Amino acid sequence: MVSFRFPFSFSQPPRATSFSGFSVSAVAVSVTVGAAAAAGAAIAASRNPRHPILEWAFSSHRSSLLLPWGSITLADSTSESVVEPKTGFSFPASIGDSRRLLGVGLRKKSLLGLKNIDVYAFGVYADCDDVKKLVGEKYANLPASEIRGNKSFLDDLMQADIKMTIRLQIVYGKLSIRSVRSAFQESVGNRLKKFGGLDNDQLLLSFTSLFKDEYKIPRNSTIDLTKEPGHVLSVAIEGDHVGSVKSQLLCRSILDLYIGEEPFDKNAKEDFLDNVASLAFDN
Ligand code: DAO
Ligand code: DAO
Repeated sequence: MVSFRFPFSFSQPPRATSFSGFSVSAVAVSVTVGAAAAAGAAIAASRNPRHPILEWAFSSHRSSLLLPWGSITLADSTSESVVEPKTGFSFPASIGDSRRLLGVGLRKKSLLGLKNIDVYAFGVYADCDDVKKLVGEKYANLPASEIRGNKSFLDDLMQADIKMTIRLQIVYGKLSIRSVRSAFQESVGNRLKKFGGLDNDQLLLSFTSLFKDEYKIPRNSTIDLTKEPGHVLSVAIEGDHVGSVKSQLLCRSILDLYIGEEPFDKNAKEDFLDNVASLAFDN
């Protein structure tokens, strides 16, 4: 396991005391007279984990800082969780030994075009050792600034054999397994078509048949969609394994919902890109 001491940033609105994210907007909004230069430095620092301010901050593994323009809390390995701001659901900063939280967001769904419901909050985790390995093998010559928006890097993250987890926390209290199945057929079905062509009904069915009618997923339930080594997608509800399907196409299609071209939550994807780029260059 590698050491893990740089900050991750999460775009969250300023909150009193309870959030653990580092936000450019939070810093910018709370600037007071005379602190503009320092705020500029902080904004630069948030994009550059090697900045002296943050070097100082992390030399002692602090998870919270008192800076001239206010207090911010940073999500490093010592802080425990990051809050998804619209729902207040919180996600642990890491799962297992090396899977780190890189983005949080919200999945909404429009009902009959009439109203939008908040379906679940989600956290995107990736294995830091696997990400570094990919960078070492293919992107070692690219500077950090170029890896951030590099399309082939993002494609590789979704297609290479990298352990990742999407953790869902159910917000909408009236989800039936039937509606999960049909939403899934639509969202994931579209991606399977996009990446794999037309004939994917069997694959879709092999996954949706894991969702048994008797399962209950009330508000606050946690579902983990984990990509295990060898492109095996495994599902756990409240930590209980309910099944796995081995398919690179299915894994890619699921990840595409969260970090692909048309993600459920754009902020979550932006945070993911910032954080995975920092992760790539942390030693
Ligand atoms: O018809 O009651 C309803 C609303 C259903 C909305 C379903 C959205 C399901 C999204 C997938 C959830 C995966 C856990
Ligand atoms: O939000 O459209 C979507 C797709 C989300 C993937 C949901 C997978 C849910 C698997 C677990 C269901 C267990 C009953």
